[in-house]
Amino acid sequence: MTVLVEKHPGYRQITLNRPDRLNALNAAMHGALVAALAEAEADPECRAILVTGAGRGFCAGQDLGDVAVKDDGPPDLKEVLERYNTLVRKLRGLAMPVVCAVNGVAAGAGANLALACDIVLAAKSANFIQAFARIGLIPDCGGTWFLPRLVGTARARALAMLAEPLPAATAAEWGLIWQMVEDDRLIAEAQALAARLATQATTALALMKRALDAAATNPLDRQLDLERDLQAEAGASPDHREGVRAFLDKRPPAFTGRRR
Ligand code: LHQ
Repeated sequence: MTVLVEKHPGYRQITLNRPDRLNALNAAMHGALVAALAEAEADPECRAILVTGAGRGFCAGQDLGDVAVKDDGPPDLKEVLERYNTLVRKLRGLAMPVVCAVNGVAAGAGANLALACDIVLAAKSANFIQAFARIGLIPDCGGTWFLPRLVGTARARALAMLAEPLPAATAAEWGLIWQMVEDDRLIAEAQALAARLATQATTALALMKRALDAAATNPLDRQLDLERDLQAEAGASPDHREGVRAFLDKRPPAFTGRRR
């Protein structure tokens, strides 16, 4: 199985599972990952997802043994790239939060797969490598979009062009990720975070994802209109009513995640 799925109360843990290839993505693994995300989305009990990797790496990006480099002309990378685009669109569009626990090296599309998730934790020993330049490619899997927005253009350009490993501590310091965690605490912390998110107001979290992504390109005026419209949706959710009642009753809220 190239992808392992564990069901926990409220969330699913999806583990990339080709440890001997540092979880490099081949066509079968892409299919399994997208299917696991779709199954999680279809399960009403699932209100958060945790993505991590088996073994010493998180993901070494595209399996370079799985793409044909030909002597007589350029390889057809468009089809391969469509798979990555489907994956990134799926992660960003999921109506629930996605936590990523980067347990080791995250290289190429593996690094940008992590950045496509909502909250990224990384083990102290992990690092992020925009490895593309080393093989004559540009950052893909959303990399050229995520990097400048997360760390600014000066750092984005150097990360992309130099393709040097960025240690987890610097990634956290620069705001590329949410937090660095001691290696032996990573999975427990990531699971606690996913479990906690699974008890929150899921509709509001899903709408936040939409608002924050749109903010990257919207002028303020359009963003204000979008906030008004999405807030109306959040305000119509049972969890909004529950949150206000719980506040007034001075008790913790019992959110259900139901949209209506
Ligand atoms: C691998 C890989 C790998 C296969 C390690 N593939 N086997 C999109 C569209 C189309 C085409 C191309 O790409 C893309 C998007 C991309 O992701 S491009 C970027 C692809 N990724 C890379 O270029 C990274 C390649 N890997 C590395 O540079 C190193 O493995 C890193 C720095 C990640 C880790 O280095 P080490 O810790 O020294 O491990 P290692 O190199 O010894 O790797 C362990 C094994 O995993 C090794 O196999 P072996 O049989 O010798 O034990 C590697 O060959 C294999 N492996 N990455 N991407």
